[in-house]
Amino acid sequence: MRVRVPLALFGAATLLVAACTSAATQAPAGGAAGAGSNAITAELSEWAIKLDSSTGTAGTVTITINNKGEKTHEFVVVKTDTAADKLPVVDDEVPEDQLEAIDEKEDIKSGATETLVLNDLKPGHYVFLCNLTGHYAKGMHADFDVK
Ligand SMILES: [Cu+2]
Repeated sequence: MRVRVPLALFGAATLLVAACTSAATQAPAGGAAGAGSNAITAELSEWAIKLDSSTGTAGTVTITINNKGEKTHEFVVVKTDTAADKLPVVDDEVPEDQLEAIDEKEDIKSGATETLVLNDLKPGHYVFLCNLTGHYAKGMHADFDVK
């Protein structure tokens, strides 16, 4: 018995070390392989914002914005825990000053392609929206998560 108890403890300790080692090596690998991307394509139309990926990787995220619609649109990025379709609306616009505004691209003409580079994007939930009068309420919004 004097021998078996320490052996059992040693065995358990080895298992714990193995479990910790495996968890530690998996975390960075998972982050690097990641579901997110640093290059996102957004398609604007009446009345939607379609993303090729709804998740990104923290850091610099470049968004290529194509306006496939017939009207001029804009592309606003806010950081918020609120779902894209649940933002407050005042006078047919989302009150950006009540939200954490990150960046935006205004006046994107029909057929135009613009590039918006978001530097040092932190992990969290973001909403992309067009905030021209009435456009958000008609459906021009998209959820975006940064891992
Ligand atoms: Cu719009």
